[in-house]
Amino acid sequence: MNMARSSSNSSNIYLVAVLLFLGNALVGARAKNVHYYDFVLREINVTRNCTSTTILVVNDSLPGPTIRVQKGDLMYVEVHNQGLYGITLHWHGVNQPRNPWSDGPEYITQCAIPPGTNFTYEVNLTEEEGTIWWHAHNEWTRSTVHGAIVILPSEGSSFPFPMPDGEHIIVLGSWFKEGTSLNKALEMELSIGSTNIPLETGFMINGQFGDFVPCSNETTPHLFVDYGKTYLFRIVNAVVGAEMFVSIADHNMTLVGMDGSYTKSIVVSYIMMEPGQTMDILVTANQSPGRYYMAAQRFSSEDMTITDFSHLVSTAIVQYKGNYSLTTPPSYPNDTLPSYYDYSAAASFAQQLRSLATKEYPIDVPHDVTTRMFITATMNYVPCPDDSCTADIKTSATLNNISWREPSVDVLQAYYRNISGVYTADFPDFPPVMYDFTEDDLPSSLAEATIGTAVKVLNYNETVEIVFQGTNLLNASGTHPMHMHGHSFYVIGFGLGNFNNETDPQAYNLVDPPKVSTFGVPKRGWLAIRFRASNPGVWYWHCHFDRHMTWGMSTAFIVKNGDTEETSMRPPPSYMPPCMASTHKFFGETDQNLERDI
Ligand SMILES: [Cu+2]
Repeated sequence: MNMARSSSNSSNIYLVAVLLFLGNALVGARAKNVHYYDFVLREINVTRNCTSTTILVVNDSLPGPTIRVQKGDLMYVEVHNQGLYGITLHWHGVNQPRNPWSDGPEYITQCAIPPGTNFTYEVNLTEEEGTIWWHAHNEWTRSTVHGAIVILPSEGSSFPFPMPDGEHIIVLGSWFKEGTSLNKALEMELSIGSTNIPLETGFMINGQFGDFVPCSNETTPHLFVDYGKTYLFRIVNAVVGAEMFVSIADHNMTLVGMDGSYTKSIVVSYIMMEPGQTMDILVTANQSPGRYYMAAQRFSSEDMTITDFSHLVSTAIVQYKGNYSLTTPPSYPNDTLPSYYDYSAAASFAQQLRSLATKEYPIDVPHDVTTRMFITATMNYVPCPDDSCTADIKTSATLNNISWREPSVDVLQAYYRNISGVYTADFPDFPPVMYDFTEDDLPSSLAEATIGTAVKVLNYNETVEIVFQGTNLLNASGTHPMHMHGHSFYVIGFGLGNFNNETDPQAYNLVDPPKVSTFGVPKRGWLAIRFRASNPGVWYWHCHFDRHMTWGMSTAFIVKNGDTEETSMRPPPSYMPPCMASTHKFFGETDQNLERDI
C-alpha cells in the first residue's frame, strides 16, 4: 500500500516513545511503539464501469492506505488537505481515551481541515485488537476516503486462534456516479427537502467492481492462496448506505473477531455486515485447486417495494496457486449468498455473535445500571421552514423525535470553552410519546419531528443501558446500524416488535455479549446495549447509513470528567482547525444564524 512515510521501527522514535510514556501507569514498564503517517488528500481521475470521474482519495489510492500496528501503539497521522473542500478524519472503533480532540466528526469534535492546510491526529490504541478502520467524517466524503487499520497482538502475545498462514484485507466500498460532486449533489437535494438524495450506483471490493460489471474484469481483485493453508480475511464494510452479504463459493468462513474485539468462533457460509462493521474471518483453502468467487451484494431491510438500489454484485477471485487448468470460470456462491431481501438470513447471522469472553480476553458488562435510556430511531418529517422546498415537508430522521442540527461550532469546543447557544444539554431519556411503535399505518402526525442540537450529559463512570426501538412510522421501517464514538458497547439483546421492559430483559445475554462499536437496530424491532461511560469527552453516536445521519438520526454524549487528571479529558492540542463558514458548504448555509436562534 501507498504509505508516504512510516518510521515506526526507528530507534530514535523508540527513544521518543520511552521518554513520552515513562511513568505512564497505563502501559506499565513497556514503551509503546510510535508510528507516524502522512495522509495526502487529493483528487484523482479514475475509470470504473466504463466511465471516468474525479474522486478524493488518500495517497492516490482507493481504498486508502492500510495502517498496520500493534495493540497499545500510538500513532500520529498528519493530514495534508490538498483537495478543494474541508475534510475531517475519524478512527472508527478506536476509543480515543480522554482525547476526543482527535476523534474527527465534523461539528462534534472539530471543524473541517481547510483546503491547503494540515492537521495531525493523535490516535492512542489501548483495548482494540483485530481489524478496525479509518474514514472521513464530514458529509459523505468517506465514500472514497477510507482504509483499514490492522491491530496485531502486542509483543509477546498472539492470536486466540492458530496463527494464520497469511492474510487478505478486503474493503467493501460504494461507488457514486457524482464523484467529487457527491456532497454538492447531496446538499442541493437536502436544501429543497427532496428524498431523492444520491444513491450508490454500485459496490466494490478493494476499489473494484469485479467480473460482472462492464469494463471491470481486467481489474478484478485476486486473493491468492496455497492449498491447505488458512488465511485471515480482514473485512471492512466501508459502504456508505447498505448492509452487505458476503460469501465465498464452496468455502466456509470462520468468524473470530469483530469491531476490534475477538469473538467466539462461528462457522458460517456467509456473513452480513452493517455499514461501519469490521470482521475477522478465517478461510482455509481446502477445496480443489481452482478459482472461487468471493461475492458481496446488498441486503435491504427496507420494504420489498423499494427496489431502486444497486443490485450489482461485486466480486473478487480466491485463486489457488499452482499448476492446474484455468479453463473453467470461477465457481460462484449460488447456494450460500443470500438474496437482497433475505431478512431471516441476516437475523440468523447476527444472533450467533458472541464475545470470546475467556480469562485471557475478559469482558466487563455492567450489571448495575445507573442510567437507562429508551430511544426511538425513526424516519420522520419536519415542516418546510420557507419556500425553498419542493413540498410542504422535508424528510428527516430522528432519535427520540429530535432531528440533529449541525451547529456552526463543534460541540466539543463549545463544551470545553463554555460557549453558550451551540447545543442544549437536554436530550431526553424517552421519546415524547409512547405508541405502538412497530404497527402498520401509524398516524403520520406522530412522525412530525423537532429539530435541535440536544446532547445527553453523563457523569464519569455511569453505567448506561440504552434500548433503541425501531419504528414503522411512515411505513418506512428498516435496520439502523447505530455507531458509538469513544466507547465500544455490549449487545445484550435484540428482537422483533416493541421492547417489553419486563420480559425482554430476562433474556439478556450478560455472559458473552458481543463487544462492538456498530450494531443494527432490527427492522421493526429493538436493540439493547450497555456500556460504562469511562471516557470523558464529547462522543457522537449516529446511524451509520449516511442518508439517515444526514437527515438527523444522531446526537452526542458528553461524558463529564472524573475527580482526577487521569479520569479527565485532556486539554486541546495547540492547533485545531478554525470553525469558519464555507470550508465545505456549497448551498444553504442554514446554520449561520444558529447562535442567534437559540
Ligand atoms: Cu438509520
